[in-house]
Amino acid sequence: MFENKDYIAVNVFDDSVRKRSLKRQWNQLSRFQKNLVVVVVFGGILLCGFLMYQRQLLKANSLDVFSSTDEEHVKSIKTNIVDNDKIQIVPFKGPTNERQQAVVNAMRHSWTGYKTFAFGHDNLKPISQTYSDWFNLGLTIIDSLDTLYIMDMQEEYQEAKKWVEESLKLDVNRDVNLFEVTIRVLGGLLSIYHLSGDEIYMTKALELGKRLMPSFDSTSGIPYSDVNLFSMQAHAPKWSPDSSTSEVTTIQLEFRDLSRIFNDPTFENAITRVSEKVHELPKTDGLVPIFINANTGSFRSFSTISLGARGDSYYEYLLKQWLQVGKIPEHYLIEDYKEAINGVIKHLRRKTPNEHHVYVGELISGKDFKPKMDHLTCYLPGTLLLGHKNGMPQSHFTLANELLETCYQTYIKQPTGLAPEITYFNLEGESATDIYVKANDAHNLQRPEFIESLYYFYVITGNKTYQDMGYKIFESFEKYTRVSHGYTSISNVKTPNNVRPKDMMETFWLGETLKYFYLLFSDDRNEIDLDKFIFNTEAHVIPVREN
Ligand code: DMJ
Repeated sequence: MFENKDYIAVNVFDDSVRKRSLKRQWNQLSRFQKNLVVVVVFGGILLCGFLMYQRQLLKANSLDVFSSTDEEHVKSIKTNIVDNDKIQIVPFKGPTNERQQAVVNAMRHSWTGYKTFAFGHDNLKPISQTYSDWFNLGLTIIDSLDTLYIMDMQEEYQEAKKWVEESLKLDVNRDVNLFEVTIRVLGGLLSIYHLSGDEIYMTKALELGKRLMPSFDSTSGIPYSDVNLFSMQAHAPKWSPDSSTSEVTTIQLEFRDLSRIFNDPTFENAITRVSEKVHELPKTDGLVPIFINANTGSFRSFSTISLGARGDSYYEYLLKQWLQVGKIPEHYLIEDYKEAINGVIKHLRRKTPNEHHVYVGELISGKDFKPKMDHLTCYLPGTLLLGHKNGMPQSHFTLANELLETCYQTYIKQPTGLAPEITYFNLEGESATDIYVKANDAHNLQRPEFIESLYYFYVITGNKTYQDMGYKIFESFEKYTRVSHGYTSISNVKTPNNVRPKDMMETFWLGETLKYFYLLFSDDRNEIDLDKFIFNTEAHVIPVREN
């Protein structure tokens, strides 16, 4: 047994004994072993010195991104913008009816859970009452800013604004996804800047834009998907040499707006080059493969064609960019858009055999039709209607109405009244029902796309049926996704008794879904004027500009 006195005995070894034993050990080493130890020790010291030097360099680089000259520039430009650019500071009056009030309550419940358990982090995990981080940028706060402002939730808006002023650090030493940060953070900052006129947001937007710019340093100009905001080094995703087509083509509204605010063409030049490159690539009647290589600037051969994941917002931004720059007739963006929608009608549009639901499927390897539609595709009816309002052909209007109805069916056919992530359709009598869901696809992430489409349909047509459809879905979200400390995505829309909460509140629930619900239920269809503003793909507003 080890007793106290033994311990004391061990400790009475004095320093000199220890030193002598070290010396003895050293002397017992061969010449080779001694040399090896010396090399390892000195090598280690040199390596540490080098790493510290590198870090200093990166830090200096990082600080240079936003110089005091820029701050002066921001100040001087602010006056010009208010005077010359007619960017509006939009007043919002808060909810005017019970449905809007119900959405505000949902937003408050989401915000309170986030504030209590996850403030400053990217996402709330409402069931375990903790948080998760993706990019370390306080994503929920930034995605929520304009929603809080539009809903006139002043107290919560001020909490969010204070965090941006005091705690938002954009030089995070982490690889972030160019697309996600552009649509959520850059888009969020630009939107709240345009709505509130508050200078702090455009200062932050400029810094972020600069930190994202190294993404474009590829041989082709097609951006790398990932960039480190601190070291400002960019690279392709770790899992593949390719970027997603929708990602590299869904950053243009935001970077162009940044250029227009600061009268600095650098950002717009970079994203225009991307659009022009993609315009020149061979396509299938306007339809694009979902992967593109940043080094070669070419699409990956035999990749899938889809209006869902990795393809969706390429088509959305063709139309919206054209609207942003003032609807120039015969511009390549709108010509590509028209050709693509014709391509959708020709290759991807199908009708189920019994109930005649029209849907948009996919071409696997660019050729084999698959009767599968992501919920993400349900943005398309709204975009088609927006295009039709701006002069696109009647065939777009017809497809918009057909798809809106099918997307609605993907909700109401489920016992929870909530749509799954992916729906399959009956192709010539292969399945018992015309619409069905596979076990792995039955989750619902509280995505916005269908509510977004309902919003466009209501605002453009004035038909209140779309509000009723939306309210039915809102009630289902209340019933199946509201938990004590927020809202959560769920794993199964087919089992109302056990939807298996996923313990995750996505930022787009606050940034998009609740915002579109609120605007859908508005008595004032012009709460956001669609002739003056465009929603980016994350529901952040960007002003229309004269070219
Ligand atoms: C959001 O980040 C954006 O709407 C994006 O375009 C698609 N995915 C999510 C919402 O579903």
